[in-house]
Amino acid sequence: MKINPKYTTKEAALELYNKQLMELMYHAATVHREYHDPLEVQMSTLISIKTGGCPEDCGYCPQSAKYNTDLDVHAMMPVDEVVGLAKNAKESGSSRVCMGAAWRNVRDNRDFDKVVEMVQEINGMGMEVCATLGMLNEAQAERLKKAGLYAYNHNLDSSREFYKDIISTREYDNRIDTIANARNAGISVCSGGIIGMGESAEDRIGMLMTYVHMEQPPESIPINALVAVEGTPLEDQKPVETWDMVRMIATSRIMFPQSIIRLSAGRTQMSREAQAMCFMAGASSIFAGDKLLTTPNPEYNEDVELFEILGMKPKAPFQDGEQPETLPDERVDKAKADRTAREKRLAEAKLKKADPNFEPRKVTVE
Ligand code: SAM
Ligand code: DTB
Ligand code: SF4
Repeated sequence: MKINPKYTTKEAALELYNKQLMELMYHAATVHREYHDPLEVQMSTLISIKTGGCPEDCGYCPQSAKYNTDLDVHAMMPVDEVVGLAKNAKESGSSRVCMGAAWRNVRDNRDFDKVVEMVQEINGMGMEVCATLGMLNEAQAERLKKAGLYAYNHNLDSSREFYKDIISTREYDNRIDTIANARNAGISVCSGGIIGMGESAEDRIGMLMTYVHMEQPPESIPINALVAVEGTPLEDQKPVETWDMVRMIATSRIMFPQSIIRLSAGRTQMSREAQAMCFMAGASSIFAGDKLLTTPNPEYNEDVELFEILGMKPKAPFQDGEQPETLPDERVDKAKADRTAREKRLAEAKLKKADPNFEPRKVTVE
């Protein structure tokens, strides 16, 4: 994954960001065509496998337990339910599923075993599997890789300087370490940010510069427009201007010519024309389905119509990298064997109850 050698200083990148908009878009559209089929869009479906109650204080996030948002909090979803949603996503044209959990960090417990099983199952369906579970250590990253995880999403969100104004419960360097753990385990990296939180153009470029200075930039860079949710500290932020979204996408496209640039949260506030400008400026992916993690996203039919108008089509999976192998996982295998044994015992008990000669065991209470 290469970076554009012309924009490796903050000054050069900022000058690019501030270029006349029409020139910037034309430049980005040209770079886009050199490295990508401009008619193909990678469609990724988000599944919130564990929602709300997060101990972190990210100022933009409706899932933080610190804020009073009107949210349907739910514990870890069962594996079969998530697999069912992934099947629907595949039938609707998505090539990638991204499973999100409102965790500060991954813990080595039964919920993580379930995530590993979900990864195995969805990779087995021939889809790219991505997860966004918070901080991750090396061993956890390796376990996910063995299960068949294709990508890990962990956003820097903004510049190092602005980060402190929106999150106090963890450090910018914690984020960088997690990204390195995913990368070192051989997992492709998805990392980007949010605009519209009150940050400056320098902050937007500051975030991109952090990616420039990584040994390898992210394979996928999501650009989210803030969804200002009532009850969060950023509830009163004004909606992001289309022009800012186009600038940020175009600049990312030119600086990271080979990466996937994803037009992410905020599409419900954008017209079809505004979204078309983002595709023109080099966006090559969207989140599909009528829900992001907890907030709305355009309906399936609206996206189908937009793709028809623009002559665009969904991209097939594994065009940019090989499908990972799924290897057995001891803890998942044990959990599955326990489940089968429990189901067998329950079925036997049910049969016994149906037997007319069955006499329930007498229990004496002393
Ligand atoms: N807890 C994990 C984490 O923070 O990495 C994973 C889930 S978290 C919701 C994933 C990303 O969603 C955040 O890094 C942020 O970029 C994005 N996000 C959250 N709330 C948002 C909002 N209101 N508007 C736009 N993006 C948002
Ligand atoms: C990303 O950059 N954006 C997605 C995904 N990665 C996990 C999440 C957007 C969340 C928007 C707010 C919500 O729906 O809760
Ligand atoms: Fe928690 Fe992630 Fe939301 Fe931050 S962005 S509060 S870590 S779910």
